Amino acid sequence: MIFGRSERGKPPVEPVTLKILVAGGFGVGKTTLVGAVSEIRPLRTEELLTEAGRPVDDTSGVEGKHTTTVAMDFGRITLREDLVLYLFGTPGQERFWFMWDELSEGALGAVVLADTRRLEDCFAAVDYFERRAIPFVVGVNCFEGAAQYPADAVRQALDLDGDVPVLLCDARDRESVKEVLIGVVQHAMEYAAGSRQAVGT
Ligand SMILES: Nc1nc2c(ncn2[C@@H]2O[C@H](COP(=O)(O)OP(=O)(O)O)[C@@H](O)[C@H]2O)c(=O)[nH]1
Ligand SMILES: [Mg+2]
Repeated sequence: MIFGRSERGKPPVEPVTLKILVAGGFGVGKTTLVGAVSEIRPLRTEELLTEAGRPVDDTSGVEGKHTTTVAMDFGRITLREDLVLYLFGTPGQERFWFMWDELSEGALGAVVLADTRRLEDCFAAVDYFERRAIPFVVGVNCFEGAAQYPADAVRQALDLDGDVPVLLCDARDRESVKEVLIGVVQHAMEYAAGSRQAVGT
């Protein structure tokens, strides 16, 4: 008996690729998060914080940070054999806002990373995604030494809609970051299903 190609083994799957943005304030752990999960060497463009940048880049509370991402972080993770995420870290500083519109083109959803010591630093990112109706989850990067707040306290402080997931995470930990990424994909799928219903298609 002769076996056909499909019977010998599963045909290779062409994976779905999705684009996810990673946003949040300066020094919140975006580069760390992308680096923790990426299967390819993350592409980053970091430059030494210069004296000139010091008054602009507030590093208080981010001790030991000497480089800053001027363009973006880029990484890739295969969540399942048929599902690949491309991660784009948005530049944290406000002087790079002009890049966000281009970066968010075609994005499925976003992770807004937050540090509870400087929660206000992610207000701008939350506003941005709310205004453009880009589904997002908030990932609270649990730095040691920072007070641990329940997810609901963070939700209230950020004045989030009830359906926005708030997930505690460690940006250095691959499994923890994967959970957050699965969270954003799920949330974006539900969000898309919800808006299809709303327009009656
Ligand atoms: N202790 C601790 N440090 C972290 C964590 N995430 C990031 N860092 C550190 O915080 C600093 C800023 O992180 P980075 O990823 O560069 O922030 P970005 O500006 O958002 O890209 C770096 O020195 C990281 O090593 C974390 O979860 N815990
Ligand atoms: Mg960075």
